[in-house]
Amino acid sequence: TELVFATRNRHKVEELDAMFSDALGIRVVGLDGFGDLPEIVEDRDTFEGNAAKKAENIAAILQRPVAADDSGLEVEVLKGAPGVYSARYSGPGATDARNNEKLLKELTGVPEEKRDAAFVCVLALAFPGEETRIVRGECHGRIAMQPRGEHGFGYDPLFLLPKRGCTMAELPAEVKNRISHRSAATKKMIQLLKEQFQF
Ligand code: ITT
Repeated sequence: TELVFATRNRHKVEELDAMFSDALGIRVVGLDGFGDLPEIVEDRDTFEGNAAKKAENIAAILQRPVAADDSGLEVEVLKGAPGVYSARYSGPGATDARNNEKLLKELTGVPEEKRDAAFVCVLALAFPGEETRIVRGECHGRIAMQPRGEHGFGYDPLFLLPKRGCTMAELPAEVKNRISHRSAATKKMIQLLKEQFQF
């Protein structure tokens, strides 16, 4: 079986595919390979809203079940920013590197003990003509004073896991996929697929 995710982020596809393959033998594919599809504007003010919108729009076009991942970073002292704007935090032409720079700049002078943060991942599963299922996973940590590690993507080099004493980017993929926000959400989605769809 193959599950389509309405994403063009290859890092998400890689992580989701590893987790769904392991647990259910389901292959995850992104939207590359589906040709020209309209850009879905992420204009909702919650992860749930954006995830449902991406999944529902693409499910309606492809006329098949489609999932979506809307995720981001919430920093307590920044009142939850960058939140749903995580991908575009540094403005037009945003890249992971520029977003990380912008985050460090916003936290200048804030000591490590006041840098509490959470990664959030919301997964939505949409069927044409059915109610959309939504699950949320979180991973709590802190924003580091400087980036460390080469694995993962996005804000991983700045996301400290205080219990482990390393950043998310210092963990190999197998470990990130056991402890991440995306892992927590995926476990809930797998539970749901087993209960409601007999996978
Ligand atoms: P799609 O909308 O096509 O899925 P996107 O990259 O635009 O791709 P989002 O709108 O959900 O995805 O933005 C999520 C951003 O949050 C992403 O670009 C990263 O900067 C950050 N992020 C999400 N998951 C992350 C993770 O596991 N590690 C590090 N950063 C992450």
